[in-house]
Amino acid sequence: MITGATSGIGRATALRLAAAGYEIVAAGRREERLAQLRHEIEQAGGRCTTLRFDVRREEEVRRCLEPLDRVDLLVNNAGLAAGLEHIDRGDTRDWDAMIDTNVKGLLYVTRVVAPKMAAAGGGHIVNIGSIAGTEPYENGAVYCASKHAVHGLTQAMRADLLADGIRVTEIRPGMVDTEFSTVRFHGDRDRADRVYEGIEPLSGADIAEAIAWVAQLPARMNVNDLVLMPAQQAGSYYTHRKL
Ligand code: NDP
Ligand code: 8X3
Repeated sequence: MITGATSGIGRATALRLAAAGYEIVAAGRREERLAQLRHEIEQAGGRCTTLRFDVRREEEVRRCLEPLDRVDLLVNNAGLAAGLEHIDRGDTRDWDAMIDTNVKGLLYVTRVVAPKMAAAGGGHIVNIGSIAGTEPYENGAVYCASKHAVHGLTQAMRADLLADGIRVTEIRPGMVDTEFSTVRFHGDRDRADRVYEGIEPLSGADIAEAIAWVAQLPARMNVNDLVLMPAQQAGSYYTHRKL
């Protein structure tokens, strides 16, 4: 089960895991995109069901996820950055969207799925964090805070779910070329493109490859924390642009 499967990392992960033989449950809000993804997976001989819900709405999350019989792997990927602004000028609606999606949404989904895994004797939860989860940067306070929360939650979840046989992994990418920056800049694609100027960013498929790797390791083995960056990036503040 993958949240945020309509775009970017989540969509690439759904395709990659379907190709590896997983039966996919793909979630997101955009119905047409979900239908297209399902079609692509089925055309390639895979299996996919889709669930349309907003992770910020606990009732919706419960209604959609409670009926699932079994979830072996949950990829908590749905998330966003909204705005890039100093803390004294930020839009509080952007802050709410980030905290409600990146933190509370991940919690709502996990709260329904983790007991199913425990009842089945185990499972694997992969949280998509960010380098922003350990490296705060100017103008990104609330996004960074939300990903710091994901980083902290992941570590505590790992301890909480240890005795249930549930592995918990955090994947923490740097720059990945998805719709992320277009969403951050509220649809301004030119501004979004400038984020990656002179850099070959990672792709959603690159991150999907890492998720497929951690998910298919022997059951005795867990990757706790995996940080992935483009070769031209060394951290939030360090990029080598070839302009
Ligand atoms: P995209 O914008 O391409 O994809 C985001 C996905 O999240 C979409 O499928 C979107 O689906 C879903 N989503 C957003 N809000 C909600 C919501 N309220 N309810 C349900 N689904 C939602 O960005 P990415 O693929 O890059 O982002 C995926 C994750 O990766 C995020 O958690 C992001 O923070 C993280 N990340 C991204 C990096 C990057 O540079 N791109 C780097 C580090 C981490 P829909 O709109 O259909 O609901
Ligand atoms: C996305 C990467 O550096 O824009 O999490 O915060 S960054």
